[in-house]
This record gives sequence, structure tokens and C-alpha cells, in this order.
Amino acid sequence: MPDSTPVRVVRELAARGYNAEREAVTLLADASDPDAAVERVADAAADDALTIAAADVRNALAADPLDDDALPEDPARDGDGSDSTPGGPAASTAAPPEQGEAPGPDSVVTGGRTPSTGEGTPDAHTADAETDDSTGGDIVDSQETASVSRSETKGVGASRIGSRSPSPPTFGPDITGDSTGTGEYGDFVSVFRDRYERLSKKLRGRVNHRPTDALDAMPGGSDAAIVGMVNDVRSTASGHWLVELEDTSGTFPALVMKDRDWADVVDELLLDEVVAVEGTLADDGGILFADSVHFPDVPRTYRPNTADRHVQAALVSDVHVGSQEFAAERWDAFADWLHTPEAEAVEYLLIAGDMVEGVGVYPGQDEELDVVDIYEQYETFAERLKAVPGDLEIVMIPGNHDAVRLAEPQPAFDEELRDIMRAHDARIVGNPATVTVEGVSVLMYHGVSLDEVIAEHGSPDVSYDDPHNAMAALLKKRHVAPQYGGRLRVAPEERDYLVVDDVPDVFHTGHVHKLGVGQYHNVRLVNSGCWQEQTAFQRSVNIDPDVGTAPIVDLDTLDITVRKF
Ligand code: D5M
Ligand code: FE
Ligand code: ZN
Repeated sequence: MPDSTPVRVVRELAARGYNAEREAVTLLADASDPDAAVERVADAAADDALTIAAADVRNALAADPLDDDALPEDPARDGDGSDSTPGGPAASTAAPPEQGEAPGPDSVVTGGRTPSTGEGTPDAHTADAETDDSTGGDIVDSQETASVSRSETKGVGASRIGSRSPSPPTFGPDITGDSTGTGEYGDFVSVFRDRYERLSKKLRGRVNHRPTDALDAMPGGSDAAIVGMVNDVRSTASGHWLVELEDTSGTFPALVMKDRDWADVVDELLLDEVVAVEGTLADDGGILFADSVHFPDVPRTYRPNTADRHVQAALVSDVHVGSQEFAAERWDAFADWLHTPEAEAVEYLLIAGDMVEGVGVYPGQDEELDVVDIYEQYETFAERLKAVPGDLEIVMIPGNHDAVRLAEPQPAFDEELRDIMRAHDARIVGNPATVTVEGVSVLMYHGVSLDEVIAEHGSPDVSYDDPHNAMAALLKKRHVAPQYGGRLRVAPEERDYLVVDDVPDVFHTGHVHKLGVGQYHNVRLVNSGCWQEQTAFQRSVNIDPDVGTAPIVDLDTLDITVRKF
């Protein structure tokens, strides 16, 4: 019997219009002739029944004891040798992930549903980025369990399993439809002024700050504090650090002495972020000797919101449809898994950008395109989306490969693209966006700034292997893309949409194609991997992508299980 028996059982029942309890599916799948057993149970079910319960299966199969073919097989009895082995991959399809369940070669299952820091869990322990307790990033290999034939899964809403009833998500403000930028100098002034005002507010209560132009008039030796945007960081001839801060009235230098035990905080600084520096003015004024540096940060005691029922969200990104490296089989396995009882609590699918490979994104990219027309890429993506159950709520933001402006904040897909992707009625919003599902707020940001943070951040823990540590650094700065210039393009707007005004419960990014799961001051961090195998460019710079990973967040506990397809 093929490994996909439970999946087939689910489909057979769905085709007859029934949902099924998990245990019912297990019983049917374990029957020696599951097809006959499904037939029997369906015949016995009341016409108006919606869900097949385990008891229904037992009753129906017990009703005709003479035909023991359809009864669940005794594991001790000699079978035909090809049946699913209880506890093996097929039998586990309909069971929740458990410790010790046979994972794939590079998969790790740690700690079930309880948060844990068990081995193999992405570790988030850096002093610099201060990510604390990693959540249980349980990794479960779903490749075998979800491998069912494609022909069985066509069509939106093909599955009624689990009768998902997601509530409509709500959204915070994003740039879509509100872009005011004309690209002129004045717009840059206003976006930075807005950033400064909103982030300095978070710091003003914590230090007794003065505007920079008032510092000049203060007597030397006074205690003073500045709340400013980092304008420049350079080392002095004697190895100290000079940090130039800018506020709305001017600039002022702060000196961080190299022998202070917190001096390495300078390594964390990015240009254009807003910080507070406290210290003492030099005797002859003109410079502040720093005693401490403060970030807008997330309170350590932040208590995230949780859903009041058991419901889950799958967090993915970087699908890259249209690339020759698009991992079609893995994506299909994921879509198929969403149809199984195991995935019945997954009611939301959040996609954090790079739906398609795009055209002309990087030099030489056209040589690796499978679909060369951008609209056809979205059409192909839309087809892939149709394999996902129709009763999921889907939320999408664009990424740097998508057909919207590259500069951040990025507006949502335009009408033409929405029309192409209209299957599922996905919620289509800008990048970044805050979406609230079941009371849990998720900050979705594609993640282009992560490249910059990883390159610039002084701590070796902030790396492509641990992208969640770079995410923690962004939360600490309360800005998803602090550094203007470089690789990241920021659009001048009246408002800085990249400021993280409210602390999210979950922060979801993608872009770097690496899996990262962690926690920062109780905010769950998820960088979701990708659905594109290694490209030639990535090979040349040794990027080893995490392909086919789908972190699943329990919205009621915020525990995270990573599914591998
Ligand atoms: O980006 C995937 C990751 O790979 C991200 O960390 C950027 C990096 N990348 C990929 N291609 C290039 C080129 N050509 N130059 C620089 N960095 C690159 P994605 O946005 O999915 O392509
Ligand atoms: Fe990508
Ligand atoms: Zn990207």
C-alpha cells in the first residue's frame, strides 16, 4: 500500500462530502482494505452527516464481523509486507508530530508542542542581538507523508476537511494607495523627520534629553542625553568611537571609549537608526562622553496576544515561480499536506514576498528563467495557489522579485496582478504590513534589509545561518530597514511606514532563503526559507538555501513547528 494512504482516505471522504476526525482517518488507513472500509463507512453514515467520527468507523466496520478484510489489521499478524507500518511515516500522517517520530535525514523533532531549546532547534542565544529563548522550532519531515498524486488535488476548495472557519484578518496602515512621494528632496526630509519623531518618542521618557543645539549652551561637565538619528560612526586615531547624532535642530558627536565594557554596542549601530545616548559633556563642551546607549527596543516583559482557540498559521515566502529552480514538487507536497487532517488547524497562509522569480531582478537572471513573461509567471503562481485548500485565508505581501516598485515601502499588487491571482480571494497588501489573525498580530516584511543587517552587524551570531538574530536586531531598532542607501532602496514618503510602531506578536520575514526561528523579548521570529533550489548565483557565493520549509505557528500558544517538504 502506498505511503499516502491516510491522504487518500481523506480525499475519498472529501469526495463524498465528509470531513473526518483524525482518529477516524487513522482507523480507515490502517484497515487492510482502506478503500472498501471507506466505502462501508460512507454507506453507513447518515445522509446529513458532515463529519466521520472514530466511533462511526468502529461501528461500521464492526457491523459485519464476517468480512474481516476491512477491519484494522493486527500489527502482529503477517501482512502482505507492503502495508504502512504503525509509527512509520504513513501511520504518522494523521497523528500530531511526536518526539521520536522518524524524521528525514536532516530533520529534527524537538520537544513536541512545548517551547524548548532542544538540540537541533535554531539557537538564539546571542548577547548582541539579545534573542532569548528560542521557541520550539520543531522540524518535521512531511515529504513522505504528503506525497500524493497531483491529479487528486486539483481545484480550489476541493477539500472540506477540518471545516476551516478563519476570521477575516485585519490590517494596519500600509503604503498601498497612500503613496505621496514625488521623489523630491523634501520628501526625504519628511520621511526622516517622521521616523525621528515616532522613534524618539519611544526614547524620550527613558532619558533626560536635550536638543542638540541646547547642548552647546550647557556648562562643561554636565550630565546630558541626546536622542538622535545615527549620522556617522567612525573610529578615532586612538581606537575610540565617534558617533554623530542628528536631531531636528542639528548634529552632536558622542564619544564611546573603547575600554567601556559595553563599547561593542557600537558594532550594532546602523546608519539612520534612532538611539539615545546618555553621558557627560566634555569640560570645554562640544562632545558628549557616552555612558550608555539606548534603543527604542521591545520591552522585555512584552506579553504577546494569543488566539482563544486552537488554530494555526503557515508562514512561507520566496516561492519564485517562473525560476528554473522553483521547487514544484515540494510546493505541491506542501499544498497536498494542507488537505490532510494533520493540517486541519492551519487556517491561515501568510506569504512574505517573492511569489514569482520576476524578470531583470539580477544581472544574468534571464538565463535561469523557466517562464520569461512576468504575467505568465503570475498566472503559473496562481495555478500553484489553486492546489491550496480553498477555505484557507491567504495574505500576501510583495518582495523584491515581484512586479511592484522595488523601493520600500512597496505597495500591494495592482489590479491587473490581483486579477490574475484572484483564486482564493487572497488578501493582498503592501510590504511591510501588519496583519492581525485571531487576535495575534503578525508583522510581515519581505526582508531585503536583512542582507544589510547581516553584513553590517558586528556580532557573528547575526548571520545567514541564524537570520532570526538579524530580525531581533531590527525589532530592537523598531524599524524594519533602518539604513538608507546601499542595496536597500527607500522611497521618500511623508510617513515612514517602516517604523515598527506597535510591538508585533510574530515577526515574519523571508528573502534570505534561510530558515530561522527564534524569540526576542517574547516576540516570535520566523524567517521562512524558500521554494527555490540553489541558484547559480547562490552557489557562487555559498548560499545554501533552506528549500521547502513551512513554519507553522500555533496561534493559541505561539509554539512553532517547522514542516519540511
Ligand atoms: O534573494 C535571496 C538571497 O540571495 C538574498 O540574501 C539576496 C541574495 N542574492 C541572490 N541573488 C543575488 C545577486 N545577484 N546579488 C546579490 N545578492 C543576491 P532573492 O531576493 O530571493 O533573490
Ligand atoms: Fe527570494
Ligand atoms: Zn527577496
